[in-house]
Amino acid sequence: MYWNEASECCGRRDLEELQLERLKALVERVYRQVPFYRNRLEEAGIRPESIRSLDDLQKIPFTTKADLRDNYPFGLFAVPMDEIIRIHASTGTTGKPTVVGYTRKDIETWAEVMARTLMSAGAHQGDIIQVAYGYGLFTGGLGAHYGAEKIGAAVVPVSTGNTKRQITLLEDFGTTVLCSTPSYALYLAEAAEERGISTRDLALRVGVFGAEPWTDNLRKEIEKKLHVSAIDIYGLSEIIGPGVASECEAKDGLHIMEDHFLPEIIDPATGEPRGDGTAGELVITTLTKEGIPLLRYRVRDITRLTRDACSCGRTTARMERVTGRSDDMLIIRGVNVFPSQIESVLLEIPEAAPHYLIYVDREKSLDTIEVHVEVSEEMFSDEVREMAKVEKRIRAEVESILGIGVRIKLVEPRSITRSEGKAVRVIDRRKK
Ligand code: DLL
Repeated sequence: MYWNEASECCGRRDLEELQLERLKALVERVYRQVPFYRNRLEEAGIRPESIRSLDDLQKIPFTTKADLRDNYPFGLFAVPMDEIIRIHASTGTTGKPTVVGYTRKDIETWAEVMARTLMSAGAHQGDIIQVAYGYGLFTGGLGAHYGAEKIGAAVVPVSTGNTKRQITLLEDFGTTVLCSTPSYALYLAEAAEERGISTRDLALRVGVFGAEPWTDNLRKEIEKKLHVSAIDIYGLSEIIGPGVASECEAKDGLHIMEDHFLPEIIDPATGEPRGDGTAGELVITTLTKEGIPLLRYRVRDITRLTRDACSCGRTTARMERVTGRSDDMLIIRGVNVFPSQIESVLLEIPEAAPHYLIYVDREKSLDTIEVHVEVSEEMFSDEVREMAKVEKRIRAEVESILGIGVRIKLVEPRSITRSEGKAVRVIDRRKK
């Protein structure tokens, strides 16, 4: 089922025409209204009239997170402050948060793209949608909330945390759709089990999960434990929040809301464009945003695009599930390591629980990696010899995927801290 069939299933020619028209208007708007962009475009010798085709996009310089930081808090806003009706922010690992502002139209666009997201996940009017993403400066809670209201579902705005209450609501309200991070969904499943509640008896049907990288193996695990169809949704505060792209029931890539967000893939090192099917860094231009429109924003997430037809009938470009950010990538003794590679190995090993923490250290100028892996309850009560065998097996598997030596430490069930929002998977103790 589509929320907006005309936009989601639009022919490519018509879509590109619309994108070009919107791109021209956008460049004109930021040139006139944002001094930062006027300078950037002038330095690159671009005037609004220079944009005549979608290919001309390549001439426009990139915008980065550093540009947002340098113009903190409102310097990149393209409308007077009295047209801004909402402010969100995301806290990065360094310094000041990244701040974004929404006009009334932006909030409507956001509800529209989130309505599409929820419908493509399989939600509809009549559903009871429990929003366990954080409400607040984080965009997850309110983004899902507005989309759920738009499709006419009943929203339960519980926000994150208070796991006991979450489970009570799942049971008593007969929640049919859960929106949360995948790591929290897994935690909820475990916590329900501990309380002797059979997740099979819940009315839950669909999980709308995102905000952090997760693997297909974790999807299978959550689907098994929570008895839902788990859908991956993607977005980031700078672009709009959740609602940039989402899977459909075919679960074969995330459909990008291309009439609002124009995607490109580039080589992260050189900035050169990469064609469909080749992995690289995602770059997005916000075609319709008013509050803080961004030209060629370097998202830092690694993915690849396809424009092949999808069995669901949507015609928009799809992005492959994001397995990590280019800045999450660990370089261990010269080898690139993504936490998701480790996750996919661990989830193939029955004795390992899907909870892990990666410690990175530097010992005598050599980088080392130690993965703490929780073992399942049954396994833990077994003999030491058995544990040593499992540890060895995990090490061999992880090493064969990464191509470098690692240490594995099996830890007690439930000893790794569970997260209610985005999971912390890596603790890097190297002095930078
Ligand atoms: O996480 C928005 C969001 C909320 C998306 C709820 C989906 C669901 P930020 O806090 O700005 O916004 O973080 C954005 O999170 O650049 C990715 O690195 C990561 N991310 C978001 N969704 C996914 C996903 C929200 N499905 C950053 N898979 C992004 C992998 C994701 N990474």
